[in-house]
Amino acid sequence: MEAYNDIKNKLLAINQDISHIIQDALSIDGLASQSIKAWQSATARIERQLAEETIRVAVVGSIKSGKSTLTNALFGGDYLKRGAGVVTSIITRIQPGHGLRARLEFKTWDEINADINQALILFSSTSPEDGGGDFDINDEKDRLRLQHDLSRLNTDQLVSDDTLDPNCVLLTEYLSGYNRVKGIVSSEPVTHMFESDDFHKQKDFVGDESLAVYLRDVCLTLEAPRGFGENLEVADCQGSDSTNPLHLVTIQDYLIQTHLIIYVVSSRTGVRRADIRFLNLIKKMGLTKNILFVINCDFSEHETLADLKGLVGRVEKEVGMIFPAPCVFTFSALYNLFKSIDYKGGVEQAIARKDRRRLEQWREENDMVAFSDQQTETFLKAVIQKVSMDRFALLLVSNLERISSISSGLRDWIRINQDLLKKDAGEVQEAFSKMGKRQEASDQITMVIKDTLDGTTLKLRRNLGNDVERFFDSKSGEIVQDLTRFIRSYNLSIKDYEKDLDASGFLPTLYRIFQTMQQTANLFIAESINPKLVNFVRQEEKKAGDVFEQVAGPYSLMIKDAVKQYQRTMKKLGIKIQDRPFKAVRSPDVDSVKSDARLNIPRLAGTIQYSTRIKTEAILRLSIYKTVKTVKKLLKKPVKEGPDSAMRSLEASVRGIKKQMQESIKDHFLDYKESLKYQYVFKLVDAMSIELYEALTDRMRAFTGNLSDMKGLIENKGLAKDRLAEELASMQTSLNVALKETRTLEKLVAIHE
Ligand SMILES: Nc1nc2c(ncn2[C@@H]2O[C@H](COP(=O)(O)OP(=O)(O)OP(=O)(O)O)[C@@H](O)[C@H]2O)c(=O)[nH]1
Ligand SMILES: [Mg+2]
Repeated sequence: MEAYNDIKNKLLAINQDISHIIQDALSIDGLASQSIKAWQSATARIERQLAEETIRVAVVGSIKSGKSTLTNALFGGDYLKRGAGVVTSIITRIQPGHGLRARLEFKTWDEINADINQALILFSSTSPEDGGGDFDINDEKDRLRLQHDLSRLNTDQLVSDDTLDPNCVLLTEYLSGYNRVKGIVSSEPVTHMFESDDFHKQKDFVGDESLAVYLRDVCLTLEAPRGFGENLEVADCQGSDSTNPLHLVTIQDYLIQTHLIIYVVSSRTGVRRADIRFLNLIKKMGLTKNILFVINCDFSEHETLADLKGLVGRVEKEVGMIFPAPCVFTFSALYNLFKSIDYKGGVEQAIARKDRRRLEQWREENDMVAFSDQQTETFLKAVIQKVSMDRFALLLVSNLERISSISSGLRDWIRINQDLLKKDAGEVQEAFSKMGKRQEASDQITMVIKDTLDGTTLKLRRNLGNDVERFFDSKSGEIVQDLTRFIRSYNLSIKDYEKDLDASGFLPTLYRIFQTMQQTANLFIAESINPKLVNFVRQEEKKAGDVFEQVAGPYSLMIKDAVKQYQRTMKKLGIKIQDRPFKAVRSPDVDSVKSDARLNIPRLAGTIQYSTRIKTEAILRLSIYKTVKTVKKLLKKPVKEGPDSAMRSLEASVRGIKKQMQESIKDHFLDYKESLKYQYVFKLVDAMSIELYEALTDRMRAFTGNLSDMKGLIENKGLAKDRLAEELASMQTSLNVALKETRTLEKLVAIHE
């Protein structure tokens, strides 16, 4: 990262110098040529790209493994709430900058109500007697009724599979936080800032589940750790034990945009089942390239260093079964955190007395401390290496190439002007007519390139669009087929719910069944469908890259030919321009185009929005069941009370739910397909095509300049020739410095590449 930042800053400085020279050129009357203007916007683009490019690092791992502690240790202070809760799936992003700042973004009332209404499908509160209307958290009657219903739930209803029913927990948290957020939340998204002295108040929000459920995004601005650049974003992802699909998907969404994953395992637990499951998921998503493992060790848990090393060996072996030869580092994040707070001092950062005692105690563990310190150091080096190397080739190399191309073009341009100034009117006339022909030929080539590239782009759009259609096809597509098969074969033993039916009645039992089915389906989507989807998108991105790569070669050759002809003409006219190698233009890098055009894969499916038809149908079935009972009573027929008929109704309802779920899933992926196609794939193809075209015309311009504008300059009678010669000479001097620096930088990049 040190090298990365160093080179980046040098690159920015050269870019700025060149931009000044261009500005000088533009300030001379008659010099505002098209190529000069194009170079000006290219320098602006380089600056923007270098400034905005963000390298994303995600800190993940199972619950309470020490992710927040590690992130805090990295930034050298207790900034993130340690030991925060588990209901919310908040990802806290940290962006380096100056001064402490926390930006909290709240959900809107509509989003909150939508969340709640999803959780309420088939919940007893929406019983037919209530009319089953939509819940509105701002309506006191609704809140009181939900409160009442939640308090009536017995333990059996609250706990399923040994965990608290996530929907009930969500509803409870929403209710309990309401009074404190009602003054903040609005119908529009609201952002709240906590700055400097107030910064730590953000922890009260993020750390309190009943407030955190109202948050949509949390972003902190902290001083960058030493050696880290400002273009880095570190995300502390809340731990999840993989059973909550919503958490999984939120993290998945972030992970597909990250360049480095830091996976934290606690030495207290070692690798757990949840870890294996999560790691498999990471692998299935194709994110195996850049992952570092940290065993966050608790010094108090291990008798000796040998004991700790034994655990390290075990973890390496277990992780190695999923990721061959993993990079594992072992250190105590909490010790590192205490140490850096202690080192920094300061009142608000003062280390608590109890913690200090722990720190003193740990310091006595000489062997372990030395091991932890050494591992921390190698870990930091590895992080810096990974994040900088990853983007090196992409960002720096491509922009350096652009700068080099602009400055060489500019140098030729100055040269030609200088030579033309020395000629008499007749010679200039001749030069223009000869070079004008060459210019026409170059323009023609550019036009041919534009036309054929447009054709290729259209065809590619069509092809990729068909791929997307096929992949999501509701009959033959892999995704919908997988899901339909999953739901069809989902075996639910209704008999297991007989007790529930007796204890809580028809609707609450159906609610529980629906919850279980929904959770299972969502988990299936997160673990099996989303990885397939991500891999599919990658494959399409690669296809696009390959197609553009294939055409970039021949186009480059065409330009090279034109350039050769152009240079020959120049030579004949006695205009000396330096020979320089012609570098072929390559297809633009997908990641850079994505970042430049701010394109992201549409958000993965967290939860399928199940239609309220599920509710209506169940209610209908319940009323039929009740009516049959009443009619039988009226007809004085024996009413077969109890489980049998109720169980049959329940079975029928479950069949109905399955059908509705399939419908909702189909609808969901139909929507997803559309947004993937129009908001991502097509936009990506277009952006790549534009970028390739710009790179090609840039290259052409760099060699052939734009002659027609020079004509204006030479013919500009108002401008004294010697004054112009002076200006050009001064521009050349500044450019020579920039060119020399560019060469040095090229050598430096070559070393690091
Ligand atoms: N003794 C000891 N405690 C630690 C260590 N690392 C973290 N802890 C404590 O373990 C608790 C959980 O740590 P966090 O950093 O919040 O864990 P997390 O992975 O962010 O947890 P979630 O985000 O809730 O999944 C906190 O109270 C930490 O202070 C360690 O090395 N030793
Ligand atoms: Mg945490």
